[in-house]
Amino acid sequence: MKIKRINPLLLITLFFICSSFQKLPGPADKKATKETVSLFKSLFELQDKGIMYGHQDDLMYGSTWWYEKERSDTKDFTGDYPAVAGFELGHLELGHERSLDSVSFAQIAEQIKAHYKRGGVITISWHADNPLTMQDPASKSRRQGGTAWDVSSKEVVASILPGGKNHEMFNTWLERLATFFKSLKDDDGTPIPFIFRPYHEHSGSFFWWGTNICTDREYNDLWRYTVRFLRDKNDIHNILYAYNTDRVTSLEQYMRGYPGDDIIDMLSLDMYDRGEVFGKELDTALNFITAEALKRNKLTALSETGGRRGMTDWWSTVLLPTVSKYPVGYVLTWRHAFRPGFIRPGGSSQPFPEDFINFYNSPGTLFLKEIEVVNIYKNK
Ligand code: BMA
Repeated sequence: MKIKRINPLLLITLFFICSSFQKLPGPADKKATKETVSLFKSLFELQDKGIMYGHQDDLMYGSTWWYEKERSDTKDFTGDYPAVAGFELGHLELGHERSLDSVSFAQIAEQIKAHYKRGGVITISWHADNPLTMQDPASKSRRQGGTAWDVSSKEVVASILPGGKNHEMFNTWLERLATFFKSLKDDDGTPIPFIFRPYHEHSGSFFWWGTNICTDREYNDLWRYTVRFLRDKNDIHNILYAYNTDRVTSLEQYMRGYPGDDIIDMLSLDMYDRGEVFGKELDTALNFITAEALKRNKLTALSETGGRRGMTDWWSTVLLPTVSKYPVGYVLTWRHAFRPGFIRPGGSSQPFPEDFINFYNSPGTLFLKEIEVVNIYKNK
């Protein structure tokens, strides 16, 4: 039998690709599944290749349509899905069937699976209700009373930590999260890896876990308790955990609630454009956050952002030039809330401004087709 000769150059190249991949850092969870390790390494590598585009609830609805399988505003507009699909779990903790945005959790699970099969990245946020004030009937009369945005009490985090009066209730909430996470499986039973970004925008004080609403110690304990509950107690090993703040002006401010390298996989930032100074502020923040992330072998993302009101070329003249300067894994823009009958300013029915095409066409950005070929969940 004649044995096919393999080109030695090819072997050498393959060897270097494999060995360089092995040298890449991995997840904080030492028991992470192999697909999760692969996802981490792929994301780490992709940070140098380009910036992935992500969109919240892209697969669930747009402003004029509601849950049509395969549909996506990003695909409608560009012909391709976003590389990163964002999902939201607020109200899962209450045992509801639908989220605070009326999205069915069963359908979220379906779309997570669909995006995983396509080779896309999944990220999950959690606007959990306020476990303390939601029990107070008077909270119902207040705007945002009992919700994630209810910052009327500074005792909330302490009340759910061990020893707190809502600790058992909070365990039930985490148990519901764990059950949902365990249900996220491929057809062959492989747990689907995803990025989880709870207790987000910590540097702001507009959620019950915000910087002036709890102490740094409590915030840190809340994070560590949550990860230990999911990872160690429930043996869930398909999660990459994202630490996240709202706008910050210094690294010290950014790291104030940081739970630790043994818990966190990604250093992410949320920052919306509210005016002229945005470009410069974003530049400064990404500069120190990405440098710190690389130093700690962590992933990076601009996990929520959005354009300036009235600006038509924000994507190509503000966002892209700034994020392109740094190894930012992805940028994600927030949901297009379902508002049938709503006409956008200017009367356009398009889901994105024209300029989004320039962002899409840029060699610096990555949408699904570009990351599909890398096979981010395999062989790493
Ligand atoms: C917020 C808004 C809310 C929504 C929440 C969770 O920023 O879009 O309307 O309920 O995110 O998706």
